[in-house]
Amino acid sequence: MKVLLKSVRIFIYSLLLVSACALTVFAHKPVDHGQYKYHWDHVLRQQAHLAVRKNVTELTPPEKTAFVKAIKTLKTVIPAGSKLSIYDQFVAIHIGATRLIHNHKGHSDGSVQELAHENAAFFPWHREYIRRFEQALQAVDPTVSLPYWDWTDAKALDVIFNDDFLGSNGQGVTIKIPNQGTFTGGAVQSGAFSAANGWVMNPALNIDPDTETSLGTSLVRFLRLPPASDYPLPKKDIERALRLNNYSLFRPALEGFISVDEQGKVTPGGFLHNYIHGLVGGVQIDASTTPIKFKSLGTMSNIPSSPYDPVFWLHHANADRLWAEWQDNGHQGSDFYPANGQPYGHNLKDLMWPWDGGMSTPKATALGNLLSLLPNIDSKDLVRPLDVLNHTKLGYTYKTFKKETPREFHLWNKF
Ligand SMILES: [Cu+2]
Repeated sequence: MKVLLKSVRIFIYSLLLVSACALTVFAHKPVDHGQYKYHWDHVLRQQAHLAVRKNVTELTPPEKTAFVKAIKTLKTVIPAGSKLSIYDQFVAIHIGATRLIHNHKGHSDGSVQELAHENAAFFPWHREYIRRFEQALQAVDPTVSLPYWDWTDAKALDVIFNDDFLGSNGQGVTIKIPNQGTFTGGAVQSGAFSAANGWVMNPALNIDPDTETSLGTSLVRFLRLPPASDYPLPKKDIERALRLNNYSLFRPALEGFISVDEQGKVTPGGFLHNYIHGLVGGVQIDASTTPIKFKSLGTMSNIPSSPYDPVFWLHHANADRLWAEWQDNGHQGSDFYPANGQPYGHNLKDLMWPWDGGMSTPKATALGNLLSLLPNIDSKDLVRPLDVLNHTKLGYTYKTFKKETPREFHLWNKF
């Protein structure tokens, strides 16, 4: 069932790079550009060469090492004035986006809404979010770009969950599932992302969204725990989603809340993007409740804090790649994104928190102070879904994207 960083000099150098990175991500001066004021990085993005995102199975050993090192640098360095490392700031933003109170036109009914998931802005919000993370990595090491995890690639699981890259399955917890066997998971004990090797999560940011209690400080995985145990995902499932002509079906199908068969019949469940979150983190069915509830066991299956598992970035690069492919295949531009009729933050020209000039505020959690932990975002750093519809304008592309011609090539042809 598919429910689902030796010398002081190097140190100083890295600090400089990381401050540059913090600037890149959070503190550019705006420039006027039409109705909205854009960030310098929007301009810089267009001038620089395109970052090329590769299939993770094609990374060379030095590329893997560089990626891990850049992530661990972001996890270590705390910008001046912040209580959090740059990496943890990214996690805090993801949590904030899952529980927003909109102050639209000065009005708020106090209700808490999701910005980044379960609705139209799922793709544009994550496109902007992971691109900013990629730029933060590139400020540490300009050779790094985000690899993507093609969920249909049989080799990818072993390549990713290996101690030479993102670490293996968790250990220490045994789960017996009747008629299916005995499965293990738990805290990741080896590789660069084990607690012993310094991957320690901020307990105030690793929280259960329902109970608002802390889930601790260790990265937890339950790889391929039934029911989310099938891997690789069938290519035909992805192809079927890519053939949907309507964003209002394509988005929930790829995010994985529904499956749409050849006859157009819609079945609710946990598929594709959602399924893979479960395949890494582990979910258990609690059949004692009606409707049946799912309990998330590990970091990836607890959506708000899921960027604490570094595989999150590879997973979302793939979701973004598939959206880009869908767009390129006859669904380009604003005609294929809802102009209106969506909750605030999800319409084409709505501002997306945290790049919204203060339009929305995350609900403070019981653990206190997400608000005091969040990075300062320039009030003129504004992003709408409309601004991210064309991914090459953000300065990156995918290696598999054969139809695209790099900008430099256009120039070469012209002159
Ligand atoms: Cu997300």
